[in-house]
Amino acid sequence: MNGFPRVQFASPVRTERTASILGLALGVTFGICFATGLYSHLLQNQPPWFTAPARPAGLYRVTQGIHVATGIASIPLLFAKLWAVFPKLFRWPPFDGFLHAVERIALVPLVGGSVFELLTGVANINLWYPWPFSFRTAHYWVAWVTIGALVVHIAAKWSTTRRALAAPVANTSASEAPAAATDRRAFLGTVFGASGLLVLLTVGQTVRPLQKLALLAPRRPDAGPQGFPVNRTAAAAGVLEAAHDPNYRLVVEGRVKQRLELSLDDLGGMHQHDAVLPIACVDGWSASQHWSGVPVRDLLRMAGARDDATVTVHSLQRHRAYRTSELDVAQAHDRDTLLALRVGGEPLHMDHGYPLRLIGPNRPGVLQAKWVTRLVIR
Ligand SMILES: Nc1nc2c(c(=O)[nH]1)N[C@H]1C(S)=C(S)[C@@H](COP(=O)(O)O)O[C@H]1N2
Ligand SMILES: [Mo]
Repeated sequence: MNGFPRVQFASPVRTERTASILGLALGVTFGICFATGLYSHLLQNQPPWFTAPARPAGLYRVTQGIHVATGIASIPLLFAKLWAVFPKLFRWPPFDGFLHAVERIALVPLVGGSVFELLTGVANINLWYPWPFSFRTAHYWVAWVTIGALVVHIAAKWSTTRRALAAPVANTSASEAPAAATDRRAFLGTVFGASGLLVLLTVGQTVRPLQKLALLAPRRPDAGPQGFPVNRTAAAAGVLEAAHDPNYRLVVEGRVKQRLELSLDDLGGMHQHDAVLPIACVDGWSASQHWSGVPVRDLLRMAGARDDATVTVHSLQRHRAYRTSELDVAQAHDRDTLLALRVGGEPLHMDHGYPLRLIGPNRPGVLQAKWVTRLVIR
């Protein structure tokens, strides 16, 4: 016997079937998480070939809720999967042949990427950024690396997995105690149970009927001024003074026949349109609110903008991210894309964007600019 503690690795739970079932589950959660993440990224960095649909208005709240939920569900699955295959990482010789070497090398980005994505994701929804890089950029690019490695892994494990899933008996040798199969089932039951429980205790941040259960969610969708959360306060954005300036004006300029400069009274005197729309934060919480204000398209018409005009919305905020937000043609002209003056029947709270905020259908929360002061038309 050499010094390697072999016996510690022995567990009836560590079978190909266990690993395959967990792998399959992770393939599903990662696949969904990747697709919804990609959609979110496209909305936030619209390439010319992609137009965000303005309807259904609550689509992003659903896709991003699913993104965060599948990410959270993956945490116990990933731990369990790593535990189940752990002894295999120390096999000797490390690989037999070229293809096997490729498969083994792909484990580095696969495991590293998976752990990175889940860790940064959880940190982000807790508004905790203990790293020097941009969360969004890193989370996005590492997702591609991870999914690439996952495709290699799935291709390599396809037949093993099918075999392991199709013939459970083949994995149960005659000498195996019946208790082993029970152990295995109990193990998987615990892992899937933990996954389900984590989702159940967080998803209430966006699914209203489960709100009371959202004990582990960093945000309660009903906690905050006027009954919903704030990500960046007016003080943190450094706009307290500018927002209270009696000379506040909304400026509409750029490619227009007539430049507009409107005071709060001017805006309040215009036709007010009502819409029920959610704030759907990328962090996975959402809160539906009753907004009221001036449709952007009314301002476009007033200023004599073109029918295919797009808009850049500018905030009073001077520093840091989310100061500006783009409206594509569909969203700029949607009847429910508003510069809201009121929410829930009251003037906006400072932290929700007083005096004026952008709110539109099917937009990530980060694009719903607060403290709006200027529209630049193109
Ligand atoms: N100017 C500005 N607008 C902003 C932000 C910001 O930091 N600055 N944060 C955005 C984010 S991330 C979200 S989720 C929503 C939150 O809106 P609320 O604070 O009214 O809930 O505002 C968005 N609008
Ligand atoms: Mo957000």
